[in-house]
Amino acid sequence: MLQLPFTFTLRQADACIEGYTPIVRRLSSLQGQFLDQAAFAAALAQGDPVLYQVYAVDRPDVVGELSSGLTILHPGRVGDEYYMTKGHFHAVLETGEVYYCLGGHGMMVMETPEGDWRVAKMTPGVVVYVPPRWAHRSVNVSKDEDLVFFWVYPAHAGHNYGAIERQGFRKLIVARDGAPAVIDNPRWLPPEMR
Ligand code: M6P
Ligand code: ZN
Repeated sequence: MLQLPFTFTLRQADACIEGYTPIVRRLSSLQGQFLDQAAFAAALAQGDPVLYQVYAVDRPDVVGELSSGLTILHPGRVGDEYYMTKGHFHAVLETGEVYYCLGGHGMMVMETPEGDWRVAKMTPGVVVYVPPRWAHRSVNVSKDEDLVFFWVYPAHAGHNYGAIERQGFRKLIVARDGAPAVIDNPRWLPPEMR
């Protein structure tokens, strides 16, 4: 069936996509993901704040189609760790993703199944290219500003959260003397030791 061209409006000023309802991810959906479990439990006891919202303009799960959308990741911390997305590999591992930062100040944490890792700074105007095979997680390192970014990836890519949920990313982003620092994740094991 012929797919017809269409448009949608991304309203940068109030960080939304007109006509679309965002997926809402609350603190509770990151159970077990933050390093400081006590701080996580204490935060959850105070409430279940929204960490991020995802406006997804999804396309049919067909090779060649591109899904896109807008993510708004709020500022905040769990212990020393900054608010972050769950992070994922793509279910179709050999698919990449392009991120275009529209607002705020963040970092993209990336790693391959073999344990290669990179961290990229995200500030307005920066485009992060996530190659095929690289898991990716966005982190908001701002004190009080939303991290806002537009993204595009192959509609058939899917999300594989399992590997990340089991032990997290190799590197974590925490506040040290008020500034973001990249540290080793003590939970992370190299593939040969899992
Ligand atoms: C980006 C895209 C989405 C993803 C979202 C939230 O906006 O990659 O596909 O859903 O980040 O990240 P996660 O799915 O890891 O919670
Ligand atoms: Zn992705």
